Amino acid sequence: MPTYRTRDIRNIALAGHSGSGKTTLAEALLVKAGVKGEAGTVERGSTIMDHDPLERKYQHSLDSSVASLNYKGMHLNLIDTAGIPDFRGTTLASLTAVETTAIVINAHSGIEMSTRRLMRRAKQRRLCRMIIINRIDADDVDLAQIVKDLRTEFGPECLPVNLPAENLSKVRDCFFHTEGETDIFSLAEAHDAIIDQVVEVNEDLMEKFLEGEDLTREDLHAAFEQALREGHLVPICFVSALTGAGIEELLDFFNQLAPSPREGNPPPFFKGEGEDEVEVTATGTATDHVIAHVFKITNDPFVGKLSVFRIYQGTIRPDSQLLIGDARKPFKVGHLFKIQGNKHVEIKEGIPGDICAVAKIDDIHYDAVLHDSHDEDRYHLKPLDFPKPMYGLAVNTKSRGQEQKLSTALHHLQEEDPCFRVEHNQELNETIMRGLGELHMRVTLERMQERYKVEVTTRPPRIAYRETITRPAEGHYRHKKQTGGAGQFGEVFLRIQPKARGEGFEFINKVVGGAIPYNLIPAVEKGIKQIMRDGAVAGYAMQDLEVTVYDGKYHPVDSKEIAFVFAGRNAFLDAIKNAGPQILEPIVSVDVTVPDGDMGDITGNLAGRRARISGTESLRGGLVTIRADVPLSSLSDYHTELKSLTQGQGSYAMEFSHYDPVPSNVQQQLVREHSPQPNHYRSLVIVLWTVLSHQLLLNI
Ligand SMILES: Nc1nc2c(ncn2[C@@H]2O[C@H](COP(=O)(O)OP(=O)(O)OP(=O)(O)O)[C@@H](O)[C@H]2O)c(=O)[nH]1
Ligand SMILES: [Mg+2]
Repeated sequence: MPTYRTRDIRNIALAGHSGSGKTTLAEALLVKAGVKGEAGTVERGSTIMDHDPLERKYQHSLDSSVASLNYKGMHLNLIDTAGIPDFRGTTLASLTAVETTAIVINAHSGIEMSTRRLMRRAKQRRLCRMIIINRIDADDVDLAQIVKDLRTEFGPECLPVNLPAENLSKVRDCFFHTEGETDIFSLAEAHDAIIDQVVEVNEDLMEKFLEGEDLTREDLHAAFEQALREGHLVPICFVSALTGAGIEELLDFFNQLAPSPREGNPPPFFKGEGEDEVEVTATGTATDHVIAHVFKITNDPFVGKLSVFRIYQGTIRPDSQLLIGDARKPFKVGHLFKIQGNKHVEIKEGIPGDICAVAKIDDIHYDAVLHDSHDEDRYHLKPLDFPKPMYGLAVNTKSRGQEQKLSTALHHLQEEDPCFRVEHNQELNETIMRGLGELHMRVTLERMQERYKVEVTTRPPRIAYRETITRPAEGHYRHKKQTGGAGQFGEVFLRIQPKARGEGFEFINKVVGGAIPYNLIPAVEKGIKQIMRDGAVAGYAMQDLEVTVYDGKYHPVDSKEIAFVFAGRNAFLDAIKNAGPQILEPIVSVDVTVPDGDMGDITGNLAGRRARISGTESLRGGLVTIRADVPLSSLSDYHTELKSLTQGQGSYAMEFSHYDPVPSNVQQQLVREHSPQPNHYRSLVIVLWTVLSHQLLLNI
């Protein structure tokens, strides 16, 4: 039995811009609670959270890490997340496991790009949010200005719960206390401001407050939790992870005021899919069926695959039999763990609200819901909107015979990171790994070498162009073939029409009077979908159009499925010819951060890459971020060029934005590249025809 109950648990994710001090802060909290004697440092690679060899090498967190501590009756599960944008897949995944996201800000730099992104993400997910201003010990910080900036940017609900005092060596609570000396602001005024904000969520309390009655600690606590849940309050705490100022007070804040699993917003669970989907609420009760959500997978060299999950209801024990999603057969938990960085501590029971792990269960995947009754077979958590990995590299093993090793490594790495994808291009026999940026790929390649001992060669992959149409058109095809015995007959009339960008494909059947029998309509659709997949003009998948089949003819004896597949395909191709086919290219949004002296060179260079600059933003520390929409095809060598233009100081992150038409010269070139050479073409047609007639004959 754990020594704590659900109401004693606090689940907090530390998120924020890279270098804001999350890992150092987690270390300080763990040390303060006595988990270890002396604080390690990121530089020496001796922290609990940055335990991976590559994290030690890079001196940055590259994945989320979990550790827990006990403090004055509270059990705190901390998740330290990676601040570098390339690794934000695992950061976002961790946010599903907690009630509270603590956004850490470097007092020296103030609000940074990731601060904004994370504030927005946590709000969208209806998480309780708080802000921790770290590094208050650093020289040249203007803490009052940061609070003002936070309130301007994120709203007046951002209010300090404590204030730095005694020359930044301490912090003083201003929520429960009304007076005391501080380094910035007046404690009494800060107290009034936060109490005013909190009582607004409850009319009775507001009345009591206005009438000058004393508010009890319980009154204030309940209203505080409600204000957090409703996003009506974003408390601000001050700390220095390095000197220890504010660390104890932060633990007290978590203990007294951060929501327990019972007090946070209920997690967004749904049952069923599509139109049958209904929202369901996990009960948080220990005696109910188990519901747990897997938010993290790691492939540990010692314990094998480790699946980390958050329990929402029910109790998990080593002898529990758990089901994964809608699987029929359960697995036995065997060993149940609590995680402490890279250490795993075996436990006997996981209670609602807690974060635990199981090892060596191959079928568990990220986002799986674990449960112990078939009643919950179709439960799932509201999916996260992850950035689409666009940065690609085609990989091949350096030496023969390593293919299996490469495939295992890629499979494992894909399991661990929701923003890392592996694709196989059958046509080119190319394996492509995709991620969010150059650093993402570099670290992944190093991990492959370090953990799986696979060495690979890489090169840029093909760009994922798409095809579409620009105007409506009609198409017709009559497939008729007589070869001795029974023939082949199918005739299709259709019209096609462009759809708005991103709307995909729609197939509409408007055939009346059985002109094409109902059971053969799927064959027509199949033929059309073959072209949607393989492309009509340049070999790329088609998108954003609708096809309406409205007439046709069939023959009671000769109309087989294959005849209508063929007729559907060719009627579609016939229509595309007249519909202004167009090739689309992926456009990515890039944030390029460079020293402000380099801004002119960088925008000039981006313009040469067909970029559209959408904004610039000055950051503290003499940096500027340029935001632009750029065709992905023009960024293949960008990393190298950016480094050389900025003496190694520039960095960028990108995210898929949308598809746009390619310039006409590029379209012509892509079509040319796709068309086989004339004599190849002739032989290809002959081969295709022979194969096809063979197939048709066999089908008769
Ligand atoms: N002066 C001072 N330095 C700090 C403080 N907290 C962290 N640092 C330093 O800031 C640097 C970055 O700290 P980390 O803890 O690695 O930052 P992080 O937010 O985990 O960064 P990522 O893992 O890249 O997201 C390290 O050199 C720390 O020693 C602090 O309170 N004061
Ligand atoms: Mg870190």
